[in-house]
Amino acid sequence: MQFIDKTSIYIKAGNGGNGCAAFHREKYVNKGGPSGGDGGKGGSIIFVADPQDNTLLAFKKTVHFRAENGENGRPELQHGKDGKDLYIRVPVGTIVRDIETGGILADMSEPGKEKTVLRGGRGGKGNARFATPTHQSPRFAQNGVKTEERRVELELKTIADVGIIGFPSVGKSTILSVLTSAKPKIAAYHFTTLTPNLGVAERHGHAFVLADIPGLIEGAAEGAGLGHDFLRHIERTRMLVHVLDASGCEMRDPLEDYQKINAELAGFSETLAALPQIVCCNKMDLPDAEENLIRIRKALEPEGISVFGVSAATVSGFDEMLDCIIAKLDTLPPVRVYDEAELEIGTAETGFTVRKEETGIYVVEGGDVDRLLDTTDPEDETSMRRFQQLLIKTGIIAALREMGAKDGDTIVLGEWDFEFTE
Ligand SMILES: Nc1nc2c(ncn2[C@@H]2O[C@H](COP(=O)(O)OP(=O)(O)OP(=O)(O)O)[C@@H](O)[C@H]2O)c(=O)[nH]1
Ligand SMILES: [Mg+2]
Repeated sequence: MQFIDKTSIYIKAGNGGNGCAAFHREKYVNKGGPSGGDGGKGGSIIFVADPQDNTLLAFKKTVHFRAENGENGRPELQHGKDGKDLYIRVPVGTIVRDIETGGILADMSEPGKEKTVLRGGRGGKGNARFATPTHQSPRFAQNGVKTEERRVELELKTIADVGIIGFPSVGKSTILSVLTSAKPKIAAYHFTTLTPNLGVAERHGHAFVLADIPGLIEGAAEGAGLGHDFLRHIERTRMLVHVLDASGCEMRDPLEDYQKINAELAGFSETLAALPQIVCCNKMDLPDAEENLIRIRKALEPEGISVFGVSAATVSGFDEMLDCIIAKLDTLPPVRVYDEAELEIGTAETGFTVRKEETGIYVVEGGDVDRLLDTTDPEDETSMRRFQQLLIKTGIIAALREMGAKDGDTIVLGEWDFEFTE
């Protein structure tokens, strides 16, 4: 199976349907009242954390996700239907990032979590809504809000209490299989594990999640071996079990292995380097292991690092290590969850920019400007009055004044230009 843990997709919420401008028609009734229905709201884009999923592979094939548009309003007060929301299922631990700003829009850290990342466009009001005692036959309706397509990055960061790290073939997957009911692939060659494996360990009523990742080698932080792709999976653990092959059966020195892996962690991120570690000396059933264990203890215990001798082959030595993990987890903060930024497509008060093009010409761009134009009918007096009020409310007029705009200057707003009047 191919494992994909980073990819990007395009998402778009549904447009709001346009309001309708129409008048009631009936036989023998000469001039009916305004009867244009409202446009429906566009569907939203909602991410869902699916515990059944563990790869982003599906997003390599499908990259465009569009929620349904709202229907336009129709005569005789028929409102347009709202567009259906689109649910995008992602593995638990997926982080959704705005590619433009780098901001995290959703951290799908809990199974079943739902997060609306893009809201559907508002439907436009039909002309029936604009009737007032003094203006009984408005001929305009409001357009729905058109939404923009956004590109977002999906990144899967496995969430577990404990990450198991170490060189290839030191026995990480075997240890996972001994401590949990997980059945990872185990073999005598390097890089047997190609994707993170998760399992739940239990002792005396305490349960915690262990993540076994592919073996690391020197240069991993720069991409050697299976590279840094897998280092990010252990960034979201609370502590690490650093597995060493105490027997040195592959002719490497376990203490050197320990230093090398730690250098890789530090080279990758501060988060990784700062994670608490305990050391698990595996393969104690083999010759030379005892001697190495004594040496490792002597080197690391004075630094305050707990060292355990175990054998995954004979399943021995694990109780003490499990007790230590449980006691440590008790004192550690929960797995890091990211703050989610709201993706706002221009807020009412801010987001627009005003710049002076040349003497007497000012250009207003960004923020809600497009939406303002979209929902305004220049042919209609009431609509234009609302437009003027919004220019004041959004602070555009104040900003223009501040830039020095005077009576008679030209203001360019999207495709429109008009004269500035105080
Ligand atoms: N003698 C002995 N062999 C072990 C022990 N633990 C694991 N092995 C063997 O070591 C080899 C590698 O084990 P794995 O669990 O696949 O190692 P790994 O660290 O997950 O390796 P990668 O996934 O390639 O990084 C296998 O042949 C295991 O049977 C042990 O305690 N004693
Ligand atoms: Mg493995």
